[in-house]
Amino acid sequence: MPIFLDRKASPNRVREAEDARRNRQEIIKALSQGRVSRRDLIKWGVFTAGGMLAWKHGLNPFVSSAYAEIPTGMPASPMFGVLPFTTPMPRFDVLARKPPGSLTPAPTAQSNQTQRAVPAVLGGGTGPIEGRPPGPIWAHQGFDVFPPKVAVEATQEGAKGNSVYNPAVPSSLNCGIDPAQSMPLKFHPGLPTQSPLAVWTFNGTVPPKLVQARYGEPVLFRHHNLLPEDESQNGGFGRHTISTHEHNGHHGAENDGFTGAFFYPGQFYDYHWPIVLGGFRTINTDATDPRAGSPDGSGGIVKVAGDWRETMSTHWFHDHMFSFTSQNVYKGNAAMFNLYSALDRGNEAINDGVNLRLPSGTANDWGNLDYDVNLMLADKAWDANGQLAFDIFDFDGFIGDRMTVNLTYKPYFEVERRKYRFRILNASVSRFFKLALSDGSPMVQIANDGNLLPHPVVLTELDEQGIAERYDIVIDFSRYPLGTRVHMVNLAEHQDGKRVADDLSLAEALSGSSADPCVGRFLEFRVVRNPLKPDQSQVPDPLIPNPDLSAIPVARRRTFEFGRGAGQTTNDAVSTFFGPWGIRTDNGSTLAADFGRVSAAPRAGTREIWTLVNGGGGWDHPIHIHFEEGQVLARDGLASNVPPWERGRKDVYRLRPGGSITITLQFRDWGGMFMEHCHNTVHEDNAMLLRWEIDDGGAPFLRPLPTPIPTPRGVTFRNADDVLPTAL
Ligand SMILES: [Cu+2]
Repeated sequence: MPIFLDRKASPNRVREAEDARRNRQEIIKALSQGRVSRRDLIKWGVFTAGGMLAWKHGLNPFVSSAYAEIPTGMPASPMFGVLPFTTPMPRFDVLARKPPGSLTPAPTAQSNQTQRAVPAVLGGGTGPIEGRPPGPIWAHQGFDVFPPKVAVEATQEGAKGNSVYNPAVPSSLNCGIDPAQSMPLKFHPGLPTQSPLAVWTFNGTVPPKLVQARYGEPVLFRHHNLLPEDESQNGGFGRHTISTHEHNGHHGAENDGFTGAFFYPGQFYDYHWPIVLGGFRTINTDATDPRAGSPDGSGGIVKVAGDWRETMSTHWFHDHMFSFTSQNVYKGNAAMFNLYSALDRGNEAINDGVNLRLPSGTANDWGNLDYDVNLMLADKAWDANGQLAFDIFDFDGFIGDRMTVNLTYKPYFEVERRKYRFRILNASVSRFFKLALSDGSPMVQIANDGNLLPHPVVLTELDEQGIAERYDIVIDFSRYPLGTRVHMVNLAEHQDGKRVADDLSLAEALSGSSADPCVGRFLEFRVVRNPLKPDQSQVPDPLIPNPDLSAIPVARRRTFEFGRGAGQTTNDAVSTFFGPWGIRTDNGSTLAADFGRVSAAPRAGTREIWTLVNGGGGWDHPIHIHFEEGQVLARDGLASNVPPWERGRKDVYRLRPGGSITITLQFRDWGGMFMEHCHNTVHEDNAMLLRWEIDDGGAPFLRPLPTPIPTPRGVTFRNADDVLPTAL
């Protein structure tokens, strides 16, 4: 269906669209607050069995003559007179690294089941203070071998001002922003302050948060849920239960943010991120290779076990609440995580033959952010009052009409005449981006997802970047005269949430002729001065080669086809969901998500080849497989179709319309239940997600694992609803 309205639409048609939107808002609210279920809506005929919004009841803005102006399906987000490129882009807010001993209560290997009074609105009685499922199966694996060395603590809560902003760079490198000034939660100084019910972020504040950690430095991330106890207090969308996924951490499943291991307001969840190199149990176990290491704080390297070619750099973490991920991430549950290593030190001056010396800075031994900049791209929409708005009724996806970088509407960023690294995250719900510079100059892509590429790739246009993908690029601003303004431009035009409608040429995107308001310039670089210190950074070739897996036998081949028309074989009120989207495993039937179903169970210590197939040509899916990176062996069956920027290791695989991708993965080091899903989170929620698990690693694992069923009074367990015949 068309999603763009003829700009000459009559006032009557616009009013119809607004009425439809209002009616839908009521149902969205009821659904998001748990007052009705998706099943009820199907029964009442609001949704068809296939999950499509029924064309009646005055609910669908696209029915007959009614239209909305912009691709959200809602009236255009009002701008309150704000113009682009009139406010600085804030750098990320770096979360404090604390001694683990400062945490009260102290972290424990098994979930802390100390009881607390449960609020009446959550049913009363008592329940555990920690929401992690109890007992040995959900104990932190390797907690005694990798005891936390650093604690990071954050809350999830409603919007408020930030008076403790730590950009970790001087304000001269942050557009002059004074971090001591309290920062209200706004998408632009000229836009309204967000209400505590409209936006829920880490610590309730902006800028978005950044965690910095080193290999060999296990992190205990304690996440407190301070969202409203009453689930109806959500501003119309968002669920107050959360599960935090460190994307794409190589951690035990109890720390992976499993979609069914969510926790309630008033509880915390301790995530233990050991930050180990893949293969640490079998490769370089005596930690003698200096390339497998970590900055020691004084110019040297602490060697760690594992395969140095598994070193990762750019992660993010975000909510993974079952069937509410799109709403919660959109509402603000998204942060970034930079990992530092012997190779990627975050220091451009240390010249020891191991450090790659990528653009960063020199003031600290590691983790310099001066010239290493996190960018979080996300399209948003807001209502007539300027409050963040969302529409969950279009299962094709949600497309916002306002472009934000680091949660700021079309900002500018001041740069020196030197090289910068940008770690670009697509944090949208359903929108793909395709980036270029407004003058057509080259950029150097150095990483794709968490991993530095084998070789840097020079590009004037990056590939389409799917939801959750990270592209690290280097831009050399030394080529520009002082005073230059050059823009980052989005070339990918959407008409709906299914796929990119068209990749425009740079000239087309700059012309302003696209009906998609997120096409065109969205970030202005202002070249303001010569470097204060000489640029010592480099972009070496090679960067990090792939591990050679060819000698490891292939234990299994599996096929997953992602498509529409999913059925459901189970009926559990907590673990089962409905929706048009589903996954067909090994030529079985196309199934909607049930986190109680085991769809694949690779054996620990093996390698497999998985082929991910797009079941249709009318949509694209960015597929995320948790836990360990894969290498892309082929696109549409041919190795020669794999572009240079996909020849590193990845964790999100774009299928492309009608396409397929063949990857190889290992299953090692840790066990438990993991996921595979579309990262168009509207598809994920409705219900393109499956559970797979590594469950034969010996005690305490069982086969298959029991499914956690969280309640405010504690987590119960149930046997798996279903185990697919091809799973084991
Ligand atoms: Cu999808």
